[in-house]
Amino acid sequence: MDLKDKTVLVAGAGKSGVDSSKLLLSRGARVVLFDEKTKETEDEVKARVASKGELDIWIGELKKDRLSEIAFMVISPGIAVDAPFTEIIREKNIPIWSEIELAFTLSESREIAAITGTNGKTTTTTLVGEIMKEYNSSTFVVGNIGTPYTSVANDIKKESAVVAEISSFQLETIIDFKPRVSAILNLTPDHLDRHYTFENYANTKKKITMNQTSSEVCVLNYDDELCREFADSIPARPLFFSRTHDLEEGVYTSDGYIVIRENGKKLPVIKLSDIKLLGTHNIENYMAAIAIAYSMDVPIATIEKVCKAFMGVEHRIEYVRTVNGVDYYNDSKGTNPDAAIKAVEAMVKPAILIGGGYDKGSSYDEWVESFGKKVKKLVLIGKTAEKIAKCCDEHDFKDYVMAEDFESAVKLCAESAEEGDCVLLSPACASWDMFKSYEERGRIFKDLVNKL
Ligand code: UMA
Repeated sequence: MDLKDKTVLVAGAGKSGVDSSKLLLSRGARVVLFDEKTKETEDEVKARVASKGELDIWIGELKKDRLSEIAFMVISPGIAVDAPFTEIIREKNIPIWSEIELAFTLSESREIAAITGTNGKTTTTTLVGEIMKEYNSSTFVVGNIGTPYTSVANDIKKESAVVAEISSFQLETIIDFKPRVSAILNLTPDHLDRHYTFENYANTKKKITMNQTSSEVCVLNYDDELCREFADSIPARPLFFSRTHDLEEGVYTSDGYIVIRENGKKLPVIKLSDIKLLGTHNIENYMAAIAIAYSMDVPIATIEKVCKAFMGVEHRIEYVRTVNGVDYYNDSKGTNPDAAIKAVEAMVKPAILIGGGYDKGSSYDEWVESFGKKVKKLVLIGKTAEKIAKCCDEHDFKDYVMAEDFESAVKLCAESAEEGDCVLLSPACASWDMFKSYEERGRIFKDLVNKL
């Protein structure tokens, strides 16, 4: 694509917008980087882009009289596709591209594994990334995981492999994005403040496979009813994984192993007892990663070697430290009730749980119901504290307290925990009311635990 003499509007000056701008400038485009909400000055934003070429920064409002020069707009995932300013863009018939669409268009490799789903994306993407790196030294792990796809688009060569964690936000505005192997790990309600209904959200996730053909693969969770149904209406060849069914074709567990069955042949990949991560949901993540890597032509011996060595991901039921006989776990990536339920289920000791945060419109009933005998006490933080407290009352769970701030939440946990207990940060909410990101929340938690 020739971008010389084209002006591209980039919306959002976070990671995605800055790296999109850099990429576009490197290809000779003129860039207008627009951010409605940043508190930075134009010079500060410019300094973060720090690239040669024609770059304009617009902060606050669109310059409507300049829109006729815009060829297309690249939208950051954090900006809703129905944000009021996007109406003006649509009225002017300016095409809207996702940041991953831009990276896909401007990078050479089509050896792309793209992973979406409500939960398990980061662990699965990391594991697939590790496997692919062992197989192909030119592997790039990108996307929602924290490294924008655009940030490495210029380094990706034809023979490179790309392993991308893809969120629903990034899929809303794809056009031609086409992975060789896609995966939808599971679907439960999330981000309803943005997608309004579960149906919209699920259909957005399904877009990951919309440009695939029967020559490409879509890995689907057989145990998730909606994912299973997707198999009938997607253009790609479905490949199932299942923790609860023996499949005629696909990846499942048999005689203590994860196996691949293909053309009637059963190929053992890894012993379940060799998996180091806690929780049955991680068996699913392994099965999905195995199905994806196998579909990317990685030999089973390589898959097995990496799966055996894999230690998991930061902020995902991450063991931090044991203090006075109490184990501390950081599950800051538990940003919705479903993910947080998985963490509670994975705990083998009585738990003091830290929950609450930014309100994404989730319902907390099932999460509170999952506490059973496992959660001894719930320490509440953030914007959703009252809403969750009300939910606890409705479910007759009485052992909750409100913490004034994050530091006192950790202190409260340390004071309440007895030897043989565990403390788990798994908030079931996003972090954005108190922190910049779930990563920041997780790191601050670990700092506080390390100071105990
Ligand atoms: N902004 C506007 N108008 C708006 C909203 C935001 O101008 O209406 C501006 C803000 O002022 C800010 C910028 O947009 O300057 C932020 O853009 P962004 O939120 O897209 O942030 P990035 O730094 O580009 O991070 C994004 C993803 N963020 C979101 O989807 C919210 C990161 O996922 C991702 O790692 C990164 O791109 C690289 O691909 C984070 C996330 O929370 C981890 N994802 C959600 C999740 O996992 O649940 C989907």
